[in-house]
Amino acid sequence: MSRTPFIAGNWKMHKTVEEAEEFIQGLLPRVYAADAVDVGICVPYTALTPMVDSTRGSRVGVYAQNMHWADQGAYTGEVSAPMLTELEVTGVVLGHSERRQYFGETDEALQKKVPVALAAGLTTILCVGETEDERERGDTERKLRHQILEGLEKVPLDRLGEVVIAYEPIWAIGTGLTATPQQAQDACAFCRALVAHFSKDAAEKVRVLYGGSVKPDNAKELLALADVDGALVGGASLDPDSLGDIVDAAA
Ligand code: G2H
Repeated sequence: MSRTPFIAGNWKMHKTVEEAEEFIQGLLPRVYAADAVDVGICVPYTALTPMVDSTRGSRVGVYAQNMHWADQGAYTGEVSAPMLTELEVTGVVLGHSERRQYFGETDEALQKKVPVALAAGLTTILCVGETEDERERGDTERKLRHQILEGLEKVPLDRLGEVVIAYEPIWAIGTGLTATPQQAQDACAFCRALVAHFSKDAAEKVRVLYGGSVKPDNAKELLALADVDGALVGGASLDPDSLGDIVDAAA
């Protein structure tokens, strides 16, 4: 099955609205012709509406970086799926390792969030990945198995193929270290095989992204791997030309 490549830039806590506007004016001409690639920018909540307005009619989707599972309630500081869809946001990143590490995001919470996001019509990027210690101990597969089976357990089978999984080895995030092509391929293939545990058909449809120090100069090799359908790009996504180069590498 051919899966449309997907390049998503994860800005994390970067860019004011003014900086976001400047970025998008640089990116849009770069991705105009890349009609074989889905492009996303995962932006701070404050930049969602300006970016939705500025990307209207383009091939760039706008993603939030987190979401609560409840539609509303006494959850100070949180944002819900209906609040995101009201802004016409394309999707949401869930379970990024920085949410897990610094804000206590758990697989139990993600099990609630993923089906809620899908039901709201949000393209849902579920992030998974192992620490350096876990890789050295030989626990990579155990960790991925736990994160994916827990995270997807409550997703209806007929929606499972729409989920996007981002495999991001934590030791490669923002460190300049990148998984070798073999490590990336093995882990992404393993993620897909775990989806097959629920549905073989969905496993063929699910897009698996690689994330962790993806840059213009390593993108082509990573994106050519059989089970890598795209990239979740952090640092290199802050510059429109770098992100544009990575989109070109996927086309
Ligand atoms: C991993 C990645 C984007 P970076 O977090 O999600 O960041 O490309 O800076 O390693």
